[in-house]
Amino acid sequence: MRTISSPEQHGHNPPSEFIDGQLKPYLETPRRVEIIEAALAVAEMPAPEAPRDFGLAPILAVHSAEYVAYLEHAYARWLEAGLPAAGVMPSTVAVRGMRAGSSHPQAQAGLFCFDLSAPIVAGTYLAARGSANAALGGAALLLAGERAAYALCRPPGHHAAHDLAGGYCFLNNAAIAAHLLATANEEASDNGVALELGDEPLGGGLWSMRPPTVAVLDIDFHHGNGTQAIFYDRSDVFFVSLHGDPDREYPFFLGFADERGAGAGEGYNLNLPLEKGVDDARYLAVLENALEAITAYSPRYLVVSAGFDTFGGDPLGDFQLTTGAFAHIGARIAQLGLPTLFVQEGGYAIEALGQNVVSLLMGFEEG
Ligand code: SP5
Ligand code: ZN
Repeated sequence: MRTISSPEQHGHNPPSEFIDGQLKPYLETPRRVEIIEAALAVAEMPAPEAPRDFGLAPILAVHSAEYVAYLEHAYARWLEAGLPAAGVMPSTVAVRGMRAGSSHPQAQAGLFCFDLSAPIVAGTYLAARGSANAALGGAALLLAGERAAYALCRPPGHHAAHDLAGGYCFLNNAAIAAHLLATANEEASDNGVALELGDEPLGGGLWSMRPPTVAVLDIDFHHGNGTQAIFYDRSDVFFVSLHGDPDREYPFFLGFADERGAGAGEGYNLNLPLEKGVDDARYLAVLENALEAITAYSPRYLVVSAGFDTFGGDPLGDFQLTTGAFAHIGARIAQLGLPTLFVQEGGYAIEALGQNVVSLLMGFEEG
């Protein structure tokens, strides 16, 4: 399996975040990438390739132009206003009836951010662009006929919504890749280029008239609120997530079982919130329900938001998965028989993170 990662991603390295009301050293560190790369090397998997720059268009298909411009300029404006170099973080947030009129850097932070775990520093914007490019590079490999790819994305993406950062996420890498895959035909005909789509069971020219569909399977411990929100009213992307019940866990305000999609997207969102202490057997049993729903949807592509904070030793999760469970998860995902893009999300048990990633990817390859 080819792997992709952008060297720009290292430039995002904020000193701290608020966790449970306390200022703590930032958990989502550049070291995570080093650990994963080292484990890939030990497992004799291909070293990550740098992606090409896909430009802003695939990002603006998912995020607002105002938000992306904010991410680009926020840190410089923050410094110009004499605010601390540690990073852009809101102190006052725009909730419910409040107005969005002020362009002050503090007001902008409170408008485009939903928590205190996504500080913007000097390298954040380029790192987020590099991370999105890695996911897009992986999607491009699937479009070129690869069976699977792993995008080692950092910062992660699944909490980032149309115009909101949070939970270490700025650009929603999985959503950007999923949208590209779901609109690949359109893009191809826009460019007047015939895209090789590989075997098509329906045969004939039928396929080229039907846009492909994509399932996003989110296995991070936390609900992928951003991905869900981005695709909530769409039927061409089916979002399925297993996660700690938001009744007790971050992100608290989305991820409940009764969120099933809206409008044209009704029925195309599936949340499987889980209790504390979930072990391998319990997780794998619920995963079967997710995979069954994906099989019934019969997508053309699969994007996996691959978080590893379900691991027993993770400081942010309360599940008890072992390293071995990730191999079973990978193998079961492989049995769907779909072109599959793995997109790195969370995972903070740093000493086990590399092994857990390898376990998932090797499980897939051997499945
Ligand atoms: C991508 C990703 O995994 N982001 C997660 C951000 C979570 N931030 C909130 C952390 C709340 C910590 N509470 C600890 C409770 C332990 N059960
Ligand atoms: Zn997570």
